[in-house]
Amino acid sequence: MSKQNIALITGITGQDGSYLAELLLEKGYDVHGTIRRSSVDYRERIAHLEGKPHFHLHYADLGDSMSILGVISKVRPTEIYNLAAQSHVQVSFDSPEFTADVDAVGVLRILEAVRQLGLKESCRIYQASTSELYGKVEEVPQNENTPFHPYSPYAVAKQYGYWIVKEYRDAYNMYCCNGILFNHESERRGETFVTRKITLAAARIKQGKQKKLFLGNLGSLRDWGYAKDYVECMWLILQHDKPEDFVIATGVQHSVREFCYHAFKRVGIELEFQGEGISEKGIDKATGNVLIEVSADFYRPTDVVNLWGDPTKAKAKLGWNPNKTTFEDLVNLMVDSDMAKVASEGAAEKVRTNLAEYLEKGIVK
Ligand code: NAP
Ligand code: G4F
Repeated sequence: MSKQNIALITGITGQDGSYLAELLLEKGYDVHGTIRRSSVDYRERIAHLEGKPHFHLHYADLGDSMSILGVISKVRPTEIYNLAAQSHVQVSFDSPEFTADVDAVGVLRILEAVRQLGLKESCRIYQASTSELYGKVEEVPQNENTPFHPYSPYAVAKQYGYWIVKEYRDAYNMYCCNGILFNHESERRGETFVTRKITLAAARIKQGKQKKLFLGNLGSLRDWGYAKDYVECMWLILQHDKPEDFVIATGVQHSVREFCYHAFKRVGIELEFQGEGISEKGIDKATGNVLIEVSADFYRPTDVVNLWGDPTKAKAKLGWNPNKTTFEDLVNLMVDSDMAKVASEGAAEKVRTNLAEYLEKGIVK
């Protein structure tokens, strides 16, 4: 009988963690995830997995070495996917120390726990590195040999994570790898990242529940892929015959402005952009209404504006297809999902309104 694969996913409640858990369960893994205690329910993305026989959750925090050591010692994973992070670049300017502790030292805590527990021969480790490492980019497109120039507290912390993984690989012969992932989005993307902010706003504006969308730098360029395709690549990286680092990207670049154009087009609104910089506006061509404005609140002290990945190595060595989901498909599936979500929010509001009325009339006790 072949040995049971046991995966430990940190950050399982996040966008990528939830998709990866689904993928590994389908592949027959025993899936363990770490969660943090919170005063509100934050397990929406994995609620459908709870109660499944091969799905287990444990409390742990990347800022707390004892909890990390405890969970790894208990689970004895054959693969660890370290996806946990303070992952919002703009927030890293407000909470730089927390970001450094979790996104930099947190990686060390995992590597050192595996080493000290004597699991280095039996456990492979994936680290969620990022295209933000290229930061103030020194070449386009970016590949595994492009120099790094991190340009935010988040990227600086992630750069430590990247190098400590390489160090443990060389110093202790551990199987640990960096996936240098470019932006990847989905219906489950956090609502404050630019793509989701746009698709939600397009849906709300279309349904008359929002008047305007305020954004920062519309000219920023990103290589956006679909999170579901990217978690497949995380798994492939750990199945490779030797530990290596890989750039994961689509090889196609678009601006925030173009993302807006396509998202609004999907809901039947054609946008025209007029003006420049802080004065730029996105106008509904049919009505002349201003739907998008630029606000300095969403500018960053230093912004990364030209990310464009070269996935040649992942294609050649892992057989991964970077273009399974096109940019237009991605925008459309996010918008369609948000159109349904916003419509059902309306229904929920109506139920609440009815309930208030029924309570008042004494119909419901
Ligand atoms: P996400 O949705 O923000 O999820 C982050 C996860 O980390 C959540 O489960 C969160 O838990 C957890 N977490 C945060 N602080 C923690 C702590 N102190 N201890 C334990 N867990 C903690 O991020 P994502 O988009 O899925 O990204 C996954 C990883 O890939 C992150 O490391 C991110 O930096 C990296 N990355 C993402 C992209 C992208 O485009 N999505 C690209 C490159 C790299 P709570 O639910 O409790 O907050
Ligand atoms: O959607 P974003 O916040 O993503 P960002 O900063 O690229 O970071 C994401 O991708 C990284 C991979 O490259 C991950 F490592 C990281 O964890 C995260 O998942 O912003 C994208 C661009 C930026 O240039 C930002 O300045 O969009 C620009 N932008 C313009 N207006 C905005 C807004 N970003 C946000 N979040 N909100 C705005 O209103």
